[in-house]
Amino acid sequence: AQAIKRADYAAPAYWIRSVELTFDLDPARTIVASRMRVERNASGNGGALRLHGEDIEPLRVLANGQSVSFRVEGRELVIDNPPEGDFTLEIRNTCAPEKNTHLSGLYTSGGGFFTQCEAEGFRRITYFLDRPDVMAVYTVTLRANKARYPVLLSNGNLVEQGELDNGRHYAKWHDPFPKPSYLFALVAADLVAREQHVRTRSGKDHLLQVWVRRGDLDKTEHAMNSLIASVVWDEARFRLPLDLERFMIVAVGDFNMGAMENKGLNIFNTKYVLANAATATDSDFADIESVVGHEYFHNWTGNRITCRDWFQLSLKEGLTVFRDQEFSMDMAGSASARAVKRILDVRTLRERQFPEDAGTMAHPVRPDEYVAIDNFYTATVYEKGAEVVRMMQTLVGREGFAKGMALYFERHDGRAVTCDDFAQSIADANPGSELARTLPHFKRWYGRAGTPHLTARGRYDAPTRTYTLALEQHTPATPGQAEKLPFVIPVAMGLLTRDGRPMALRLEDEPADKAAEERVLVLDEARAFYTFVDVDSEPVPSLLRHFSAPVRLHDGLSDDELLVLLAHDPDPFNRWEAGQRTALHRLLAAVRDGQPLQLDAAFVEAMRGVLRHETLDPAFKDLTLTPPTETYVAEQLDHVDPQRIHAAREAMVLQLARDLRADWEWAWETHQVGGAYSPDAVQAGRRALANPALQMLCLDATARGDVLWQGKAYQRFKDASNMTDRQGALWALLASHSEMADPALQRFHDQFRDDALVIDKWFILQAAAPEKDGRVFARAKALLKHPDFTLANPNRARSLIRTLCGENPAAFHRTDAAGYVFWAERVIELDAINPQLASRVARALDRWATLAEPYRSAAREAIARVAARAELSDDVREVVTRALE
Ligand code: BAL
Ligand code: ZN
Repeated sequence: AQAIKRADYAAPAYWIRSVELTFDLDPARTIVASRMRVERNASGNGGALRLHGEDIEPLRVLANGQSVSFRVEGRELVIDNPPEGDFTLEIRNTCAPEKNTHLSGLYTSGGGFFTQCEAEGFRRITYFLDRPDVMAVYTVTLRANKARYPVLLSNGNLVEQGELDNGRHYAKWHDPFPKPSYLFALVAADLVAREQHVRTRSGKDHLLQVWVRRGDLDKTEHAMNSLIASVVWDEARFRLPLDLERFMIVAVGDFNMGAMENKGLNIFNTKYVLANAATATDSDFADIESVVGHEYFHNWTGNRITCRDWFQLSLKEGLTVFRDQEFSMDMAGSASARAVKRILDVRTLRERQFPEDAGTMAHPVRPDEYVAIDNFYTATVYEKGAEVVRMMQTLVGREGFAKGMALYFERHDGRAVTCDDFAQSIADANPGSELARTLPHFKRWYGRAGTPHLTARGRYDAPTRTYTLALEQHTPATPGQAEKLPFVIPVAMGLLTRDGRPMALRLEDEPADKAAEERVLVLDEARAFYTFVDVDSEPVPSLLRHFSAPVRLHDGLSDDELLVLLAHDPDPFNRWEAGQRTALHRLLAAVRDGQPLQLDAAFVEAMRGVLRHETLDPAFKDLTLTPPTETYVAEQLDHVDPQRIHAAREAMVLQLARDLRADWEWAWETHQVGGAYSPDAVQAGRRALANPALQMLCLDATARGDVLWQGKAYQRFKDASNMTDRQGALWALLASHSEMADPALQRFHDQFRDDALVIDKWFILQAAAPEKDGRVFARAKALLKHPDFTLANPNRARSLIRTLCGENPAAFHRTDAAGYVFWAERVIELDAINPQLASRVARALDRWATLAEPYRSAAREAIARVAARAELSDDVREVVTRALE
């Protein structure tokens, strides 16, 4: 297929203003009747009407009630001579939901009908102008067998329902808000709902529903609570109220994405709805809160104001990720719980987006071209896009950002717009701000790929009591973008004395009342100098606090300086970062030398200081004591030997287990949680430290040939009253390669065999376990034949295949290339079933070019083998072609 280019955008020749859809739902052959009101675009040239359509069969086409000639040309239905003026177009077509394994369009899952239309699924349901700038009012009638599909849902409000002949029934829905086709949804299934009414500030009553399969109702309380919290938060923080009489969430077991924000009818992967203490972990609970929030927030940022074209995807995704991150932070409560959330978000960004930005699929937040738009639902569009919005908030302040959002809605509500429109609104609402001053340059964040390197060097001059900080930026070339102009980089910073006290910061030429302990420097050139005055002693700089820009910082700080920050930085993010960097220095040294890693006393004592600290949050301690992942270590190197990295990191963990044995025992004993389970930050934080402590104790004891802690872990595994502790104990057994891991896995499977989401965990744990002598890879391969394994269910396929290929480098990158053979076989198999899923798996080799030999050549060969196939989806073809360019 041809690449679609942003520069080629043109408004459509026709608009569709309203559409009435009638579905006669049948798994084998559903009949779709659509009646559209079509208008010529006054500024267009008219001509042929070309409607999108894919894997569907036309039965009849009428224009103004008369038959009209049409032809099907590739993936379009073309009407060469539509009537003059506005007209009514009626189309009947069929589709085959039960054969739709792509899970895009209308498909069946667990005996029900579900849809997924973003980005281009609607064209797999009926012929339409399936592009986000065509917004129509939808009226939808669903007809289906009542016994099999008692619940019939679509967007908006239920206006009519009743009985039909032959055991069938119908429901008619009307959505008053014009929307693009990607927000259309229907569900017909045997479901039950948890319901709740909420009253918004205007006094209006709204019905909230969470629909699930019978038997899952006891797992919906948290999703409902999260939805209520989202409604309250968006109104409080951004003055954005719920605009619908009814807001529905429906859970489905087969789903390509996490969830989908269809207007008034969100469809969710069960993974982000179903939770109770017995089956879901603390992080599952947190993910549910964040995804429920995310989809709900899309109702304004995405649905009320949508994207003009798919290149603008980050307009809604970056902004909505930013909003869900802020929501989760506000829900977390304490300053330290907020910091923990920020650290987790930055970790995700650096482990997923930074590699993407440096790899073969690198693209700007607003891409310039694509072959398969589904390939661009990426960490760059989402997570880096959210950082771009966060930088805007940093540059205009929290109040200023809220004003900017208000202006954005005032200007663009009900429209399909661009990232430029958003940035302009935030800047215009804040004249005189650093964003307004730098806007054209700031927008390079949208247009240019690659992660900037920010180099900082400080020079203290004792006689003048000044400290001069030189900041310099440089961005490596990315595919198709050799030249990089400077970005606008907000650098939040402070200076600490050598004994850890914050200093007052005043730049030369500033009045004395300007002094503050933290400030934001805005670097908008390749290089700039900042001179601070009244500096009594040589400071330790704390730069890029809160991770104020998505850059790689090189500040050249020594270990001693990092230890000052680790002990004293008032910014918890930089405190954590200092700990990570001290660990990273040691890991990189060991990997480069190829020598066994030996931890020094200074590092061990610093880690002990964190672990035993009297006031630090336990979850923060866990994050600080967890060394950087193998993926993150690999990202710092030009020649990556995954096995060496694995060996170094394993050695570091084992030594931390050994040298801090008494401290881990203390942590384990003092962080037990009694009473009823709650996923709140306080309880979850204690478990977040107790469970790794158990793992460390198991590791250390096992290394000494002592099985005591394995026994304790098995006991905990058996008796745990919640999934966080049960999984934590099972992980401790797996990670220490205990002989008790197998019986525990068997028991886990027996206990949860009927709970698909827990069985997904069972696959994940085995595929993610630390590799030892090739056993994890061998086990994963054998699991392909397990009766519970299937490629047809995305969650299950991801649990085993993406975990192994994407998240377990030491099991995947093998000197015998068996991991790459496994990868190629799975990509090819999956592509025949579900191209979107296949192309996600294909991305596991994005960074093949930085691998050392023999991995590099073997990885390239595997990619070439996939690329040589004649039959590949556009999705996979785009990924493997770019990988080889
Ligand atoms: N719009 C696709 C799913 C999501 O980002 O919410
Ligand atoms: Zn989204």
